Amino acid sequence: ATPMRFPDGFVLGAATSAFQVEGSTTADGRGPSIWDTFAAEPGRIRDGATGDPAADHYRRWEQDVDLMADLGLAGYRFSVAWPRVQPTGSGAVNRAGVDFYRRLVDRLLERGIEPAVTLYHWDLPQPLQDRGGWASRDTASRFADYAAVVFDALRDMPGPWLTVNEPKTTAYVGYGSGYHAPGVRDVGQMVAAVHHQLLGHGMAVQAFRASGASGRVGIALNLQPVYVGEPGAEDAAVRADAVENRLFLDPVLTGTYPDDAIGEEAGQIRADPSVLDDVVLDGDLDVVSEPLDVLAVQYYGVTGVDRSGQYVEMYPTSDAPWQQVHPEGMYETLVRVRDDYPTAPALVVTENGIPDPTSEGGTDDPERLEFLRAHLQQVVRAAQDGVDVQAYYAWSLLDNFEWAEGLDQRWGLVHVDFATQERTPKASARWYADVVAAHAVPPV
Ligand code: GCO
Repeated sequence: ATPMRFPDGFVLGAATSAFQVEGSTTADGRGPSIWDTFAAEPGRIRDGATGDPAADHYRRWEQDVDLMADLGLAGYRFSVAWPRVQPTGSGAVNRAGVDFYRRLVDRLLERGIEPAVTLYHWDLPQPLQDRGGWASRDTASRFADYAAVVFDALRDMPGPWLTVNEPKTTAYVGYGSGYHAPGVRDVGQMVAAVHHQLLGHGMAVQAFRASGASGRVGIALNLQPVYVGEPGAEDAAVRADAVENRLFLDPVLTGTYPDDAIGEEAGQIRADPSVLDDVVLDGDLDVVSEPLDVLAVQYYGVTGVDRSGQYVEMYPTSDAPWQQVHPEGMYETLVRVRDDYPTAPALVVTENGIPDPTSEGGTDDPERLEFLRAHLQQVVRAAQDGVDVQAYYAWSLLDNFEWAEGLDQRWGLVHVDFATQERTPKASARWYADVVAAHAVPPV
């Protein structure tokens, strides 16, 4: 069998996010975020880990760019920490925070690594949470103001720009189950957080157009195919698909919310549909559906549902119990967005990855290598079938702070010894470097 080639110009890179790698949470005027607050509460994070020092990237960023250059990466997706740029979430700009990202972008460009910038990867300034966070409409406006500051500071960045990272996770896990910051458990706030994040996204896209910044803009959505897990679960699976995928894709790409995501039936978000109607004001959906240049898809796996709408396991899980590994789901997801949404822009895959098995702390990671190989093949297959997919960023460049799992789950291509902060590329990183160099993925 011959290697599968990526399209010309396709960018192969790796991703991180600010809170997960930076550390230095009080340095140079950074304000507190909801994740600092949450991590300080006993019992929230495995082994009591916090955002300090994480992977100490705020101090080791130059070394990390060298590492990316050594691996030959063509792209690096990172996020800007809002509380470094605006320590209280609004008003005065903290120059030192902006300058950190300016230097990072400049160095990446010098090394021929294309930056992809995420504006919001979950580190909401705590003062905004004190006023309701994403359950409050005002946060959308604050986000657009902050976005405008970053567009201006990094205006020549060739893109892609991603506004909000995984609004689904923030809403469902941050405001629904309470397993992530801010630790709220309230379905009304959860649904409001869906809409206000999408509204903030749309307002940020408007700010982007107004700013004259270069590059392309979009949003990063985590999508997952939902399969019929037992006979008779067909309707529940359609409704669960609304909850997992269409509640985000439809408003962003078509300016409408699906009418089957919220209700009392199997597979739905259990609430009165009026909780959404109450927060969507006239004109909002025009803002939410501002035309995009790019749609970022984050893909980790699939799920099945039973007749009662409960999630069931249909494929083997990784060390992350929510992750059912099924590489064909990557292909299905990319093709589905193309087929179901004629208005969809070009696609980029901004996250895809797997944690090392818990018992392993080393650099031999055959499971990740196989995972990447299988998923990259599905990306190439989608491209060969005519899907306009232009980039892929492995999650993650470095072992890092995996939210409520603390430092326990290791998602990095590069091993980090958290005691010494020593970086060592894993076998998968060396393999991935060959893929980037060949611009092709070898067959199994
Ligand atoms: C995201 C993800 C990442 C996680 C990764 C592994 O939203 O971008 O949650 O931050 O680290 O998905 O769980």
